Amino acid sequence: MTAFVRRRTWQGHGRRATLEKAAPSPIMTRRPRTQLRLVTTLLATAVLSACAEDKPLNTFEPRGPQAQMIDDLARPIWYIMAIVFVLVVGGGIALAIKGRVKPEDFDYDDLPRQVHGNEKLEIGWTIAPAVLLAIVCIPTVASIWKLEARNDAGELDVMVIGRQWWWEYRYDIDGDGFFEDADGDGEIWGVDGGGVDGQGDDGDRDDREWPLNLALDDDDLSVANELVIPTGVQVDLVITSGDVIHSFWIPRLNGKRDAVPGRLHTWNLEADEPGKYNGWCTEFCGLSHARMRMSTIALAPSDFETWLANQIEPAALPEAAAEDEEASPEAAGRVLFEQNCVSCHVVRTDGSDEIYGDDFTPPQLKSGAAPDLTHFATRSVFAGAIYSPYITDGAGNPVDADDDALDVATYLSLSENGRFNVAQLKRWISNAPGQKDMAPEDLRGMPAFPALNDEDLDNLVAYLATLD
Ligand code: HEC
Ligand SMILES: [Cu+2]
Repeated sequence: MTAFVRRRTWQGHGRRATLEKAAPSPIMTRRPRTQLRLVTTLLATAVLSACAEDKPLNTFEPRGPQAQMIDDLARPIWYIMAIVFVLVVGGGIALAIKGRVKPEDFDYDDLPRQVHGNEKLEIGWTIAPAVLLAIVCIPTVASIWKLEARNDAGELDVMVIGRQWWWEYRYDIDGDGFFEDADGDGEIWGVDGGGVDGQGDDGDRDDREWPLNLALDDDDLSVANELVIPTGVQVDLVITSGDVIHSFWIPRLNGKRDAVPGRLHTWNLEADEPGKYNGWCTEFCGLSHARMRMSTIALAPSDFETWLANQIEPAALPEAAAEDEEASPEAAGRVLFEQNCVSCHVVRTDGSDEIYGDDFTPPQLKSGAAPDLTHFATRSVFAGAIYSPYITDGAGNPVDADDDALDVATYLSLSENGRFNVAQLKRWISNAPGQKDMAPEDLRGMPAFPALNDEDLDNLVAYLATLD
């Protein structure tokens, strides 16, 4: 080790000596300072960002049993790592300093004692890390198994589908699994006993068709961008994607899991306390990857039941105007919506007992879907959770899609008492790609509607505000 360090110093000096003979170029003289500045900036950023308060994406602030388990595992390993780091790097630096010689004093015949081939040392430093890894391995593997456990009670199953660039959440409200009996043989490929959990395979794999949209159960409740869960219950997730690979991560509730097209990954979440828990797509998925976030709202179980009961209801549509009267803004908005928007968006009506209505064909988008807007006005976020449909909540507090300071006690009454974010919604409807990078010409994302005038936009927003 020492000898190695010495020789490097010596060779390094040799190179430097020849370089110094050449005329120093301005770039070379400037470089060390630029590098120093870069390193200082990076260090300062890292150090200062650690001082930020209320970090919504902080994995070190677990708020549920799964996240707690990960934290309990990560911290001791982190300390072991820190000790090993200090020993190895500190030892290396100490030896380098101790064995330092000036180039002119360098003497090949005066090398320190060589330890190459020292059996005892070599066995020692092979076994020590192996033992250390074995120690770390046991709780790690045990935790991985525990994190994979499904909720036997079957309380609540949610399918998470990544779309460019928003998240769809499907609640298996009738408990018959996430898939329709696509091939009509009377068997459904469900999650329970259907192989997703790797425990038995008595389901029907043919129903798991690709593209997935074909076989997804229309009787399930579909909501966009905001995952609402009850507290104190493990929510089982099945994660997949409609287009490219995304990754689902709510740092304060659990680790991350990839959303891969054509594959079903199981995962779960549980929140101890009511609150808002943010997340962020963590696998690069194209243009608006950075604007594909997640908002999880944990509600007390009774509030969750109220929420769910309302979400299952079809939308109460504004009455169409009679022939001789002028249409209300909401009714006019509804007409505009049906003319411009229903090729992609669903607003469920009670025209059919099927959730998607009689003849809804999935939009011609790469992701095969656009957000279901049936209860749009009950949500606190839209457009990949980067904007909020509300400026203030019922208590007059500002609602900000980015932070998780939302007072969930006011969540259920947002549509009643909140102030609707009319200006932001008008901007979104008239030119969505101007609000969030999207490529509608490539069938990814929502197109702009330059033909809609200001009154049309007002009417459309008035209509959206009725969808509570
Ligand atoms: C070509 C398909 C398409 C059409 C037509 C379309 N949209 Fe969209 N819309 C989308 C997609 C895709 C998203 C999700 C964009 C994202 O967040 O990445 C979206 C998002 C939205 C959202 C936000 C929903 C949420 O929860 O994130 C609203 C509101 C909306 N659209 C309203 C409209 C209105 C009003 C019209 C008609 C004037 C319309 N859309 C027409 C595809 C479409
Ligand atoms: Cu993504």
